[in-house]
Amino acid sequence: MRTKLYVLYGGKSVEHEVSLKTAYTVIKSIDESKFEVFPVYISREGIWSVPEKLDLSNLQPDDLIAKPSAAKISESMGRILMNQLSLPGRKVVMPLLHGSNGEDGTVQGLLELLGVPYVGNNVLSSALTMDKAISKQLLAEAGIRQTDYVVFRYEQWLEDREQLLERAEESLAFPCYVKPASLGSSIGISRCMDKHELAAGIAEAFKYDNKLVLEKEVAGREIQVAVMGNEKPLASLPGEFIHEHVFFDFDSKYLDKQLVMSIPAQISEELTSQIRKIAIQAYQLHGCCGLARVDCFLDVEGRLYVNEINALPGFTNQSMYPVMWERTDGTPYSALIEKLIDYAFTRHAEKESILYQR
Ligand code: G1L
Repeated sequence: MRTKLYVLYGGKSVEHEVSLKTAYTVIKSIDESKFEVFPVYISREGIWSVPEKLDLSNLQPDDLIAKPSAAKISESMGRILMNQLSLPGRKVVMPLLHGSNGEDGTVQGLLELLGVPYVGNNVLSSALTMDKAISKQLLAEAGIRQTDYVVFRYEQWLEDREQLLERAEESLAFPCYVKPASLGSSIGISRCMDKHELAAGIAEAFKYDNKLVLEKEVAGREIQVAVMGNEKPLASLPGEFIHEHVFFDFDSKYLDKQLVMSIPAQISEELTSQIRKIAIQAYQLHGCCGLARVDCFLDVEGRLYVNEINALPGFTNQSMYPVMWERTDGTPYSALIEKLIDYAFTRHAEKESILYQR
């Protein structure tokens, strides 16, 4: 019997559209002789539903938007768990969900309770990587270089604005970044050039979280590494987005700046092996499993910093993560998905064997 692959997508986050597009490219590339695909759509309201019978060879992105199966979240979820996820046979879930309901470990917790294997990070690693403040504390404790930062909560801000602004100015200088601590997406983030902008950025960021992280800007390059695996993770060749000038057309004099992926990033062999090592270290530090993209900075003096661990990297067939693997060892997108599914089964089997030994 083919393995049943449940793809969860949509969700309550601002990345709803990205999730839909990702689900579409994943589903399109699945080998139907190995997998029977079941798309499960989560609406912006959090209602779960299954699209009507799909012709996968002729699938259009909009076909993935399903009509709500019930008015209540609990009812819609319960129905799908009963009618779909309890079908007999080998099954695995791929949660392609960003934001507060899927990246923070809540969906993973549900899947743990159900005892169903799922692709990607578990409850703990999802939650740890979601919280920038916690993640920075972990990195600091492990002695991994990162940019200077300041963390504070809304209550502290209300009590002593002036003191916090001064502390930030002293320890970070400008430009600096203000970010909501929970890394759901890029929303609520500002780059600030002075104290005035900083105060405005802080007010904006507090709309999205009651804990903030301020970061000093690292002047240099941003380099990323794709990491995959469970106990013995593998690191890809590093990649980098570079600004490239491209002509609109031959007649026009205008130039446009376009972001282009450069893989492998043009850095020395020594830096390449350093960054791959740091990426694996950061991955293991957060207890990651399945996959993560580790984003680093390389400053003008050649020092590497870890910026963030992204447990849910962009994952269309043209995203950095899959393309880094393709350029590293030739793994095509569809084979990458199969590898990640294998890691899900291995992790699940290991977990079961631990429980049964008691
Ligand atoms: F299932 C994987 F492989 F673990 C996985 C899950 C989610 C890979 C990548 C993602 N990424 C996303 O869900 C997204 C944030 C790009 C879409 Cl919303």
